[in-house]
Amino acid sequence: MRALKGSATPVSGQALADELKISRAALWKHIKKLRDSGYVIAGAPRVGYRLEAVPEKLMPVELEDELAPVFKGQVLCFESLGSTNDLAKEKAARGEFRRAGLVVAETQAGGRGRLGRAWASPHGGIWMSLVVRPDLSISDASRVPLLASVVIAEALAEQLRIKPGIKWPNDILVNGKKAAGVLTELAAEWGGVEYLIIGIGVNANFHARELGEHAPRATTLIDETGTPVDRLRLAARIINGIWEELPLLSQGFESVLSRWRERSVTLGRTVTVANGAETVRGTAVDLDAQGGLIVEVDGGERRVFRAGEVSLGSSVVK
Ligand code: BT5
Repeated sequence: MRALKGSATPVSGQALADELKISRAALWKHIKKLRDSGYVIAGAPRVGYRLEAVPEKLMPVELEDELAPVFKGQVLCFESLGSTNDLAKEKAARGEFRRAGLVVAETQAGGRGRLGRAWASPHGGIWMSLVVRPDLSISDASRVPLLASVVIAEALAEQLRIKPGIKWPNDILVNGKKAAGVLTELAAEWGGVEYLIIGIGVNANFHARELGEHAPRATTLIDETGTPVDRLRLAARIINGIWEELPLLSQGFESVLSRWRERSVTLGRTVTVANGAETVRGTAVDLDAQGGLIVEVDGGERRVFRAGEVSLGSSVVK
């Protein structure tokens, strides 16, 4: 694939077979496989093969070309999966993805949100799970959703010139509606984190009406911008961004917190936080060092939430 990609003119079958150190028959099978998966490869006798179009799908070769070197050979793409987080977890638990890995699906039949909620995952979205094995304490791992949401919001701002907001802890909103979400799961031992699964869902190239009543306050990037987004470029920017910034989870997290605050749509608002059986109303005043939400309740008492669902009320002008 790479040999074809690098050349604007046709490459002879013999040259390709030589480069790949395979027979002409094996090369032909390889080309057929690529064609079956959506690559358009023109082939003429004596002239050779030329790549005319790459599939609209997210493909390992295309992604690996854009991702940090650690992802070479560690990207898996599927037409359809139950949940990318589930497969990523299974593989990580078996010891695969020794440093990092990525699982991508065009659609998910059982996409998951937080707290056992469902995540609708039609064609055209970016549904992917990043596996990393950082040297991290369990307490610092609680910072991951904030880092991921900052990186996603910045990627959208940069590539699409929109102004995403972040609702605590990790909902990415565009014009007040949810365009992306993050589901972080981890396996840990007493010593610290064994691996993290960072599941990312971005509503990219489909219309929000496809989500139906399951996601009444959702939007998609194509609905917001009017043009299809380059899913490959956006996915790569997000994955590379998170990968590069992982060290900030244990050192220098303050800089991530201030980037999060800049894009926050939660701070300074009256909020209702539902956490388990408890529901608390107050003003969201700030984040603590681990990314917990500090809420000032009536009477001035301050509570810190590590988990929970926030509903936004009005802005509080101080
Ligand atoms: C999230 O949950 O926001 C985390 C979403 C993570 C999805 C990714 S996709 C790749 C990876 N594999 C998975 O199986 N999951 C991850 P939460 O904050 O709990 O939001 C869930 C709620 O958002 C649902 O109860 C719906 O109301 C709404 N919702 C469902 N699908 C949506 C969509 N596509 N866009 C916006 N909102 C949606």
